[in-house]
Amino acid sequence: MKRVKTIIIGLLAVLMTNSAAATVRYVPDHYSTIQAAVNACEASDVVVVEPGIYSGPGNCNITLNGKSITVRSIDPADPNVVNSTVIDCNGQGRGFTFNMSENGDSTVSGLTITNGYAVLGSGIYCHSDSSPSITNCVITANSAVLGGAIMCANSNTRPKISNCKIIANSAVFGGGGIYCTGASPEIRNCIIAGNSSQYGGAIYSHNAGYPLITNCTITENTASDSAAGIYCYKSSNMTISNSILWHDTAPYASEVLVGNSGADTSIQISYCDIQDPNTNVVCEPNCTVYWGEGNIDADPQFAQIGYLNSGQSFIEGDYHLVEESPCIDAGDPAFVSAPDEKDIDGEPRISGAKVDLGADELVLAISAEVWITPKTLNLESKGNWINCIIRLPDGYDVHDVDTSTIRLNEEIEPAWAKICEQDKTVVVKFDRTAEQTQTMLRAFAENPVSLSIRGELTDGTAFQGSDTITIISRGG
Ligand SMILES: [Ca+2]
Ligand SMILES: [Ca+2]
Repeated sequence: MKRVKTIIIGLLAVLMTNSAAATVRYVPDHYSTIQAAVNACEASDVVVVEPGIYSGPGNCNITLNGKSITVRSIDPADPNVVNSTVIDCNGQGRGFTFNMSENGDSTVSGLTITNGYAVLGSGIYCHSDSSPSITNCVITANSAVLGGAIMCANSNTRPKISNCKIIANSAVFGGGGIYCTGASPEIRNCIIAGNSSQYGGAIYSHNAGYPLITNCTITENTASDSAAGIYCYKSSNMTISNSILWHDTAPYASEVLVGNSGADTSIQISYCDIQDPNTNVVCEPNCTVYWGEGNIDADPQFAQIGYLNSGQSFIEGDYHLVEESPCIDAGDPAFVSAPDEKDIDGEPRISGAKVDLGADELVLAISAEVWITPKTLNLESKGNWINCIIRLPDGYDVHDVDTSTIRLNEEIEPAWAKICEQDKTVVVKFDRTAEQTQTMLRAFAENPVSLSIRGELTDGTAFQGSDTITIISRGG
């Protein structure tokens, strides 16, 4: 009898779990504003904001009201989607306010927040013990008095800010990017670039608090007085590792200032690339910089640096590391990535020998052998397929290939793919008759043409290879 009872309780639990399944609520399809969708949510629901520009009441000054829900774009991992799903505050208020003790289950993901204007935290303001997860967002061109992009206040406020781009925000007084007062945010895999303020162009922290900064690229921020990178002040205790502080400019302490007048003000710095620390890192009396292991001072070699255009607007650079960068594999050997943690591109956080410094992990593709047929492809013939055979180099298992990721010339998805056990190859067919394939083939002007194949293994490691064929038109 006891066993039957247990089974019945078990079945009931399953039924109840199913009846409480998350509801996905689309904006604007189901709800006219983001706030209206949030208001309708129950715990674990998801608000999906479709691409578009969202402004006005209900689409800014949004609050999740303490709910454990996710507000996200249709694909937070796709930068094009994030860039085209925009909360535009039009200079009136901020994007989100968290003030209802939200925890990490309250998530904002894959949105752009811009043109916010408030006294405090014009992109996002977290206070009163609120610790949401902010991931894959672009927070740009917001301005405030304190915390141009984000402000975090109060001792139990510990938001997790990860894989975000915090670009070209400004604050009149402190924290052009992020301002913390007594708060302890965790900031990981973020690019914080081109922000400006009087003090703490990228990040300002004071009144205690333990901000943790890991794998961030902090560059090209400015401060009109001091600490264009990080201002750690008055009892704040910060820890920064695996990060890059480069090309931040201020009249005093361009990268880091640990400032006085409070007890036990300190910063711990390890495995960071900091430009000219003897000049740019300043530690005032009664403060401490704990220099850990692994710090370097070498040009990180970004793919492209940012600049101010003729109208004095900041144009962001391309902060990917080139292959020669000293930041590659220069991170903490003891660093353990979080489950499913990605770099700023959505690539594996650790690749190669060790984790890289900054938001980007350079993930080199392994080189695969590729054979593509037909060798001569007649555009006017009735052939249906481009056939491809892929073989990984020794040491890799063909069963690890995620066939859904394979693309021809970066864009064409396979119509059919199969792992061939006998030959240890992947056999793939691409539909020649599809409009996208035809457009790609007809765009080639000269023969022979090189066709590339790229894909990923299940752990995210990319592989690539290419083969050459000749493309003709009938009689050509
Ligand atoms: Ca690496
Ligand atoms: Ca990367």
